Amino acid sequence: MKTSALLGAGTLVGSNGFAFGKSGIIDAFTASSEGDEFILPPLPYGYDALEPFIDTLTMQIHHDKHHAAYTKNLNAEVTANKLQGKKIEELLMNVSKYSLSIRNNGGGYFNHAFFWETLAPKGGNPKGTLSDAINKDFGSFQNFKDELSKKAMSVFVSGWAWLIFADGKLKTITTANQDNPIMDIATEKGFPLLNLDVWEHAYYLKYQNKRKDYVDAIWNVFNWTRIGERYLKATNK
Ligand code: MN3
Repeated sequence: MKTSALLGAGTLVGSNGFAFGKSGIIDAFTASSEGDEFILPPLPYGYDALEPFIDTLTMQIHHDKHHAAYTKNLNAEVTANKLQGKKIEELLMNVSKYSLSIRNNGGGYFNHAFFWETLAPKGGNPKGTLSDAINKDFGSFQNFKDELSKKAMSVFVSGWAWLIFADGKLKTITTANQDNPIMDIATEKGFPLLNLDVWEHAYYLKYQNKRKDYVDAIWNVFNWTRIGERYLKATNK
């Protein structure tokens, strides 16, 4: 079954019909530009900007080592398989056609670029239509917070919790390893709005085995402006 397609003037359409638009989801760094290499997007803020909730050393290692490694390994695999010139979303929406390395490293590349933009020093609260949708689909912001936190705690070993827009409403889901909801192999697909990295490398230096403390703390630094913009894109408003 054909689950995704490139339509119109380069508009990316996901597996349940939602359009990502020409620019993709992670606006600034979506294309394999720069000589057909995916580039490691710089953090949109300083390494220490999310203190005290996420510590400086964790951000340095997470971005400069982990995300850099996914980027390097993705580029090597893209070159080896002559896949240059495709957007990262395009690779992931058709990931069943490619190697496990594209799934793991392409997923890692996308998920982290998306994660840095999901966070911001002054997170604030959901606003406008997104706030209304959260209240409608979860009952209240607190219910949503409890549900997503519970999902984040339920991820076994390594993976992600997500807020997605699918089938006309908001949903929380989890994915294992570096999988994500735009992949054609995903059991729950949708337009990603927010992601939460629960790999130990995201929190171990500061929180050790206390994932719960990390999950509680990260609510202080979600970038609700950015997440709200993604919601408008997902709903084409
Ligand atoms: Mn990570």
